[in-house]
Amino acid sequence: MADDYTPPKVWEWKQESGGRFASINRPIAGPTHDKELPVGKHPLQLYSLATPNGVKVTVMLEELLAKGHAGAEYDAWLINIGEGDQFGSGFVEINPNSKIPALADHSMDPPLHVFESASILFYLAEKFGEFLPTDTRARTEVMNWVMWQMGSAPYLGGGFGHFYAYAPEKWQYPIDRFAMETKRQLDVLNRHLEGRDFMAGEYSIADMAIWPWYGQLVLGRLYSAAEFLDVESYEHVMRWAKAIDARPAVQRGRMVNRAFGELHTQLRERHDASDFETKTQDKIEAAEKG
Ligand SMILES: N[C@@H](CCC(=O)N[C@@H](CS)C(=O)NCC(=O)O)C(=O)O
Repeated sequence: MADDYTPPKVWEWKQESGGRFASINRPIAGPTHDKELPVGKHPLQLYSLATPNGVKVTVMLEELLAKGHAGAEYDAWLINIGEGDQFGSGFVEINPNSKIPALADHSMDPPLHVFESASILFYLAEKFGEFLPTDTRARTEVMNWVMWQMGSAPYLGGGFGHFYAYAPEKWQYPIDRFAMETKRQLDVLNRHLEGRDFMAGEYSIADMAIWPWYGQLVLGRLYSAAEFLDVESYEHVMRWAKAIDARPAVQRGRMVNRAFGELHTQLRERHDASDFETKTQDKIEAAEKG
């Protein structure tokens, strides 16, 4: 790689750079097309996709509902990032950064816009008084780990995942660099989780932020990289990941806004708790076929 590329004086965008996300990545912000977002019947309107960042929020909403907070009922609309939905004008109005997840709370006038997955988790935790302690020490410990996740996961997703799974060729330098960092992060978690059930005291938004990335990584669901990263060696992360994976709200949260994987696990839009029984993609397609 180093032999055949010399950076030019001024960088220019080359759309043919290749790789799985070449068609959606671009160096400018702002909308590419006019498109209003749909609004459903609940105050909380979520615009998302079941990537790890999206799953954080749907797990939180399902956990709140499981605790009996009827006010956490929500409409979840699919934003297909592979088709550029994140660059529609309505979405950009909520999140000028054009990334899922984005939330609008219509219980306020005008509706409150919330973007960045951790900001959404924090907002919902405060709104419903759940999964974030009020005591200063306990709350700070939770927020330390939420912030750790937000700072660390781009090395896992944008770094390791991109170069190991999505780049058009396998280049050793970036794969070595980001595999090393990812394993260091797994070791941070493993040492911390030894003797602990959850990241910070009780189950909290710290677990909800970290599990969709590092939990699903050790469970073999990200980048087909479980063997490469020797995830079995992080025994405390594995135990924690399995315990969270078994929670019914987590299982439901993983299905919402999912437009990939087996059809019975996909609930592309969610507007009602009964949708898990009646609106999964296998059922929708069976009904369409008659
Ligand atoms: N820091 C953001 C990251 C969000 C993010 O990277 N979302 C990705 C999917 S996981 C996305 O929308 N990508 C679309 C794009 O890059 O155009 C958060 O935590 O909400």
